[in-house]
Amino acid sequence: PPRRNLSIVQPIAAAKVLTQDDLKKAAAEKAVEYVESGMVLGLGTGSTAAFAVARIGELLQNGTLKNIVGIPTSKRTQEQAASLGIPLSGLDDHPVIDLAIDGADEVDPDLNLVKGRGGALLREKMVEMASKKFVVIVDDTKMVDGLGGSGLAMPVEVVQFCWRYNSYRLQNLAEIAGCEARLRMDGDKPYVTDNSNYIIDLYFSTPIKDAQAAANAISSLEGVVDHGLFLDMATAVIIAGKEGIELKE
Ligand code: ABF
Repeated sequence: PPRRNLSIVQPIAAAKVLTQDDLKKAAAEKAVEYVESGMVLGLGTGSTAAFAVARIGELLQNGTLKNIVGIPTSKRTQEQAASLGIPLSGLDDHPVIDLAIDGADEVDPDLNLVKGRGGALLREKMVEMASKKFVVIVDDTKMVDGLGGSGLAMPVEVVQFCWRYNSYRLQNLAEIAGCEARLRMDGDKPYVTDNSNYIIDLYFSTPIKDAQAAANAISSLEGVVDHGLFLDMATAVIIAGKEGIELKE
């Protein structure tokens, strides 16, 4: 069914000019309103998700929330949540998550996403696939007409073995013809994920025509662990812009 745009444009209280961080924080704090005591929560990664984790920590500390268990999507988030005293666990002990809250790099009109520029795509996808509800939090710069359309990276996590060969095969997939594949670097060394893999970033000059076909083709390559296309996964997206906060579901 077509997505409904609930278009609840709720103004953000502000006595000053809103920065991008103010917008990220506003989206994050709106999402945390969906959190209830006793929930198992998927904790996202990135600067927007970090505001949500901070708010959850604050509500636990002041006693508003109780009995929360957090399932972090990266080592970074694990460290942040632990420092705030949020009790943590993993999918092995909590295979069903009530609610996951995470950021995204691109959101299309059907609420399909590109994620993983922060490098945490595999754990994010595992946690968010296991979640009954997945609420995405973004500022309005993340909205695109078609995935890949921002001109920024769409990541693919690959095993280290023969990454060049896989980079070549990715670039030659008919479903994403014309993309450019680059190994993600961390200074002068390849970037290594929390799962000890590499990331090949794909760059598109025009949006991906058929994201589902692209996702299937990329996943079919041996040595590909996962990719940053999160299709049909988001339950709702909270978008913060200068006009206010909008909820799409
Ligand atoms: C995570 O953090 C990732 O999936 C995405 O790559 C990134 C977004 O980061 P930010 O909120 O800092 O823009 O959600």
